[in-house]
Amino acid sequence: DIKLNQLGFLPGAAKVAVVPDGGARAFTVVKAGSDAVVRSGTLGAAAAAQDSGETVRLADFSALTVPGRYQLRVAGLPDSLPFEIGAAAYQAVNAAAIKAYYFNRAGIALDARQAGVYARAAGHPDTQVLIHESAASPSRPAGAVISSPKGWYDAGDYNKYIVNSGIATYTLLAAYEDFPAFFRAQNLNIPESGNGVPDLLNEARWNLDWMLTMQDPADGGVYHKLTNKSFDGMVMPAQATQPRYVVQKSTAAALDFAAVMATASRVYAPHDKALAARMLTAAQAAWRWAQAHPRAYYRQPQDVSTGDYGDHDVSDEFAWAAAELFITTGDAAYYRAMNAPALQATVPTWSDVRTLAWLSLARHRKTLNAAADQALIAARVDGLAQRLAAAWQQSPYGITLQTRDYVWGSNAVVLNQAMVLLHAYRLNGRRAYLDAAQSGLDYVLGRNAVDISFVTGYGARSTMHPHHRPSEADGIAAPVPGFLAGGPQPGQQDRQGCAAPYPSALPATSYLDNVCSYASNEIAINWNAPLVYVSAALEALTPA
Ligand code: 9MR
Repeated sequence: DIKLNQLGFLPGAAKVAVVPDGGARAFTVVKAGSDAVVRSGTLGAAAAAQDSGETVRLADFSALTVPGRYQLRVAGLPDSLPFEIGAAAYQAVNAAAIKAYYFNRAGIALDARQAGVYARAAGHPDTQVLIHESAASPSRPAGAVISSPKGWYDAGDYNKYIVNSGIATYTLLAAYEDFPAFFRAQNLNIPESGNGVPDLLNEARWNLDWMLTMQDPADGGVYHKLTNKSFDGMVMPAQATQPRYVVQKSTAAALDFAAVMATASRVYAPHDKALAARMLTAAQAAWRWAQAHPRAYYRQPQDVSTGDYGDHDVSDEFAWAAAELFITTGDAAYYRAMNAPALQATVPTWSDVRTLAWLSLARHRKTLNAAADQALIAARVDGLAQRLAAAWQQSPYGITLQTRDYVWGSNAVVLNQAMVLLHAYRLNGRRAYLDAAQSGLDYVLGRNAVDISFVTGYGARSTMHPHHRPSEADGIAAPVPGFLAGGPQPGQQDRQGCAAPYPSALPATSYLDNVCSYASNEIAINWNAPLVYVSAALEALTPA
């Protein structure tokens, strides 16, 4: 099949489809469901896509800018799925990607007025959470009870993890810092809508409120996670009633917490001064705890088997927290703590957050004080973007993903790559960066080797059976909308427990749209966040 972004394109965007190589050398674009040709063009050179074992050609129809509904046509192949060209191409998917966080809220009933058919009872109040022995302290011994309500479920499971909340919540706040006008105009129909605060910030607040409760007021340390001892069955939240624990304070948790609270402090300041002050104090206390405990790596206790988010290199977390504290306070000591000259740029993931420092510094470059090395900041962001753009130019699919990028959550890798490219585009306006970023959104919305939109509810052929407990247990055929599936990766760690076989072992086609597949088809808050960023950024930045 011809593979393309099933939602479509903004009028001024790069528009590219992937065509399996056959006899044809030309393509046309027709008005959907008709033979009315609006554009014709020549296919690019045939190239071997090793990650999927295909030979493909690219069809570039960027020159078509007239809004409408179209299909791509190549002799000998079925017409492509229909797609739109229009100025609001990504408005709805962006709103849905944020609303997915609302659907994953802990501790609140989802009312039909906001949740429609996905209304459900509250689960996991988390007002009676036990201190696990790994987290015991003089003022909070093992078995003591704390209250730690709200927050988002991490993923398809019902636990709440500080490390992953770090990058996820930050990325949403970063999207707001970069594109405030876009988000101020948005109404998500969540319980807080209409309160005068942009809904993206209303939604992020639900998780920030929880994160604040994860700090021990006695010492500033932050618990790594709030969890059951073992994963729940595939039941609705209200049916999952195992005891809940906070587990071990970790350096990574303290630093991710510090970075997010420092960021949130400046983002919420115009709306709530007292909250902003509280967040900054919390960030600084967590920073001090991390200084005093620089190697408190997370070690999963024997009686706990839920997500790990373990990380034995926290140099990147130190740098990121330092950068956010520098931006918020202007204190040059934090910039020095970043050790900027030694800090490289890499594509962000939950375990490698160094580049979030560079992206935030680049965003705030006009107001940073003289301590910051402006040339270095620009060089790091642009240097990474150049490498990504080079991979994009070489790629048979015209994407930034390379073989090594097909890891657990590969769909978020491609979107985080796009996010980096968009930051570089904001710095220097190189059009190639915008076009390469577009290919990342195209990829998750259908221009991929399995020919599927990985966003639930969006696209004519999209993920139907994510590893997401509410989607499985709610008795509704369609999954909860707006969630990004993890995506293809050859690890297939779930193969044992899946009765259904994976269709392929190749990196780009190792994807199973089955609820059993937690390794390729789970959803997660850190994966949705760059979808929010990139879809908003393309709307905001693409020239008309
Ligand atoms: O995203 C995480 C991935 O990088 C790891 O390889 C994987 C295995 O440890 O875990 C992923 O995170 C999961 C977390 O541990 C628990 N909640 C669901 C997350 C997404 O699958």
